[in-house]
Amino acid sequence: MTETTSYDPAPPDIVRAAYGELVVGDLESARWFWVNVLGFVVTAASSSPKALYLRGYDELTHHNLILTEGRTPAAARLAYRVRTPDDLDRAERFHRERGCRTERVPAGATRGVGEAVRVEDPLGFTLEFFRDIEPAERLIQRYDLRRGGHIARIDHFNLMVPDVPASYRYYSSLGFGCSETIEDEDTLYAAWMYRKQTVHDVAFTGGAGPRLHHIGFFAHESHQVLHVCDILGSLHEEAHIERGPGRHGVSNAFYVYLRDPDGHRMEIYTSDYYTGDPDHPTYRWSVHDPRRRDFWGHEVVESWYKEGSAVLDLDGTPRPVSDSRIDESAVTVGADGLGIIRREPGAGTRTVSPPGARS
Ligand code: XXG
Ligand code: FE2
Ligand code: CA
Repeated sequence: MTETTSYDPAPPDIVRAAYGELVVGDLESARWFWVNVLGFVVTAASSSPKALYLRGYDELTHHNLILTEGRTPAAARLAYRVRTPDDLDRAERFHRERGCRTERVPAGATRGVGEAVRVEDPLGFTLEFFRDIEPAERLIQRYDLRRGGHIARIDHFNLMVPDVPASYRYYSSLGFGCSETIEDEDTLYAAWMYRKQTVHDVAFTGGAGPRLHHIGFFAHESHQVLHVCDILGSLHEEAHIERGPGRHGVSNAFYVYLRDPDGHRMEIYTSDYYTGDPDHPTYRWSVHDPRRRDFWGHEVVESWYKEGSAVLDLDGTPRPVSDSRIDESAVTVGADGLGIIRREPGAGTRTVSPPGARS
């Protein structure tokens, strides 16, 4: 880990981003998109609540994504797996100390998942921390079963937040390292933070929030990203393609962003890099670098900066949204086409700082 500060009480030892639950308006339309087109594996289906429990081909756990039918499309919660049962107590103490509402739920409250702690976090998201989950068969070499985007596993959550520095500080206190940022002299526009040894488990996009920006899912090969776009084109369902395919500057991943029938955004993401060494540095992109969000300098569409999914509190009520303090899309923005194009000499340099350099 790159974080050296110690916190009291100690945070839970988080292993990785593990699953998200999305509320969808019509489960059959959602099934068409996530299962038929994208190729998620259905581990289980339930009728009350009306829900699908989905996973990627590599996953060893019951689900990475739950789709639940409900009245208002929203993100119900985001779940992190922790290392030991004691980490449930740590998650509870850590959040109570910060004045957050917490709730302990028994094993089985979520199908396949053991006892868990749920919290309304300081940023306004409902998080779940769990240790135990039913195992599932890893289908990595069942090439005969694969379809669509060949989704392998969950990779990350991307959160739309009005205050990126506050989000950075909260996740630092939870023991996350920082792999990359977008910034200028006085503003932090975005940050990518990790527990598992990849670029991220969570990232922040500045915008009205709390809202879910997207859930990122890993595929092994870039042609799988292209293939899903070809399928959507063939079906004349190309409107589901929002941004890309392309190569990210941040993370180096090959990507595409899709919108599901309810507007929830997902990313298919492949080929980022290893971050597990203890002195892994933070790469800092200038907000003026047109390559930061698309390495080839392609425009970022406005909807990508502005739209996101509502998030629910512990009672299932949508959270009120506060306006953003910053608007990256309005800064100079060579690549985005939303601001004034200014290609300054020297813009484009990515700087590298040692771990923990930003306070
Ligand atoms: O996963 C990601 C992203 O957060 O979705 C966006 C990696 C990189 C980027 S960016 O648009 O900044 O290249
Ligand atoms: Fe992403
Ligand atoms: Ca489009």
